[in-house]
This record gives sequence, structure tokens and C-alpha cells, in this order.
Amino acid sequence: MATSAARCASAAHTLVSVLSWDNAGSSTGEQDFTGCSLTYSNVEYVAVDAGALSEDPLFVDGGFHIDPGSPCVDRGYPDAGVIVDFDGEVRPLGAAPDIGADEAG
Ligand SMILES: [Ca+2]
Ligand SMILES: [Ca+2]
Repeated sequence: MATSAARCASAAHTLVSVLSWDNAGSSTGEQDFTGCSLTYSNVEYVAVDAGALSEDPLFVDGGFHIDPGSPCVDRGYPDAGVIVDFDGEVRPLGAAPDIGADEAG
């Protein structure tokens, strides 16, 4: 049985600021977001909601940092209430939070 990054019981549950890209699965594997409603997110292989993307996030450093030219920059949920990124750096920088764990600096 395949494992999933996320599987929603109802589209009434909305995932926000999710960055899921270049995982080993496919639309039936780790990238399976079946039933999810996504917004302010960037997810590979899925048809996305009007507020979400499916574009290469331009990871750098072989980790979860994103390039300052990433399509995720300033596209995160504006009222997330998260004031630091995974580096401990203040967020948001610029016009809005970036999608994912990193705030590109
Ligand atoms: Ca930003
Ligand atoms: Ca950062």
C-alpha cells in the first residue's frame, strides 16, 4: 500500500502553505493529495485550486531553501501568524510570506 503525503477525507479541509515537490511518488504515491483543497500552496503533479501553484519551486542548497526567484516567494498565506522560518529568520520578508518552510532572504 502506498503512503501519502496527504490525504483528505473531505475537500472541506483546506491545506495552506504546503510546498511538496520532487518527492519519489506520483499522483498515486507520496504526492497523492486526493480529496484535498489546496490554497497558497505549490504541489507537484496535481490540479490546483485558483490560489495554488504547480511550478518548480527552485530549491537551492539541496535542502528546503528556495531561490529568491522562486514562484513561491510572497505567495504564502498572508495571515499564517508564523513569524520565523525554519532558519529562525523573521518572516514575512517582502510583500507576504513565502510558500513552504523557508522565507527567501
Ligand atoms: Ca516573502
Ligand atoms: Ca530562510
